[in-house]
Amino acid sequence: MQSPVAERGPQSFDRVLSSMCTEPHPAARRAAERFLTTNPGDPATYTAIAELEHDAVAGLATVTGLTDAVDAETPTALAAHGYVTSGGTESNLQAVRSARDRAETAATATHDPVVVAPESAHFSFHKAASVLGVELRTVPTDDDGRADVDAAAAALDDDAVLLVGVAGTTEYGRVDPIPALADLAVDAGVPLHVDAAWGGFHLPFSGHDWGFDVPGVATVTVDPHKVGRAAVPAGGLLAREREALDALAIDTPYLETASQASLTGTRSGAGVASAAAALDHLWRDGYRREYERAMDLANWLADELAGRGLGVVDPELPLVAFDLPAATFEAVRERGWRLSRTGAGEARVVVMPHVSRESLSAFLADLDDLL
Ligand code: 0PR
Repeated sequence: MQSPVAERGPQSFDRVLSSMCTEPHPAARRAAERFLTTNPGDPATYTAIAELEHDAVAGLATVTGLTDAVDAETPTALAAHGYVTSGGTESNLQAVRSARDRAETAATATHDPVVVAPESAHFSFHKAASVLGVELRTVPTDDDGRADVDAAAAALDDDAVLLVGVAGTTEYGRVDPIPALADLAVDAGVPLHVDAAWGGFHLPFSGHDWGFDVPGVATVTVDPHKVGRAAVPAGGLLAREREALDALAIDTPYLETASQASLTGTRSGAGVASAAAALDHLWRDGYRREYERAMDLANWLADELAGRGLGVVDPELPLVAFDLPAATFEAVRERGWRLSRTGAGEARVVVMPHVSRESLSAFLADLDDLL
């Protein structure tokens, strides 16, 4: 072995500008450590973490508007409407799987299930399509990077089992017109899945219509381990109808609980506990303050970049994509900045909780030096 683990530390977040991971909230970090050895996949044995998962799901239900959509339910009952996944990829895959399997039992069942999604959808939908044997039919986005509603309408045929909308795209932070997509989905008789893996903790404060408040939204992905400031891996999947979760349940004959809806068997209790702790500490004012801080910073950065003559995509959520000559991009990375590019080649800065005015000023100073 090259160097002992004890001599290595995780890398600092100082120069990380394109990641959707961040420094967990201190309470989330403590909770993760306390529950490291627990397995929420076996709730009858690990009862304390099972209870914390109920709290986390109830918290995520509030974030996504499900609490208002599902009448008079206690937090425990809400637990049947979701679970803490191991990230957005699992949530998206499970949403596709649930829709596929529920369509299979319908009178109008198709042998060639199709999922319709904007081309801006995260690559996890391509993984889901490959694993689940469904066709992913991607439709163009408009000039602003949002799902083209007419194109989505044209793509929905009798084989469609699910329509996907993205609320906070990975590349540009764009929010699709969720109410219009939901209308389409209702007309076509398919559920709408909203991928708010990254955007979900900003959207309650941004004025968008995106969650369960929108009729027709059937399932939502929202990840505590991104903007939610929980530890990795803590994703979230929520469903308006319990039946969407039931469709995922597999019998578990030798466990004390009868069935399991999660994709993985053993799961991270650290992720679950940290999600519950982060939600407990930050919902709602903490997340609102972070949205306002990050959005101000994104707008400031966009102005600074435009002031330097660079083409900037106007930020809708705290994510700034901007033109940067390829040679400068490489030189910036050589100075230690962890920056990535969109498919079209723009550099992207994701204003996560660890990204500060100081770090962005240092980044701009390096840019000035290089340009
Ligand atoms: N949906 C959306 C909208 C996403 O942005 C992502 C991940 C996912 C789903 C999948 O989530 P998981 O990665 O939790 O399964 N978006 C980031 C990306 O692909 C993930 C990421 C995070 C990448 C941290 C780099 C990084 O350092 O860019």
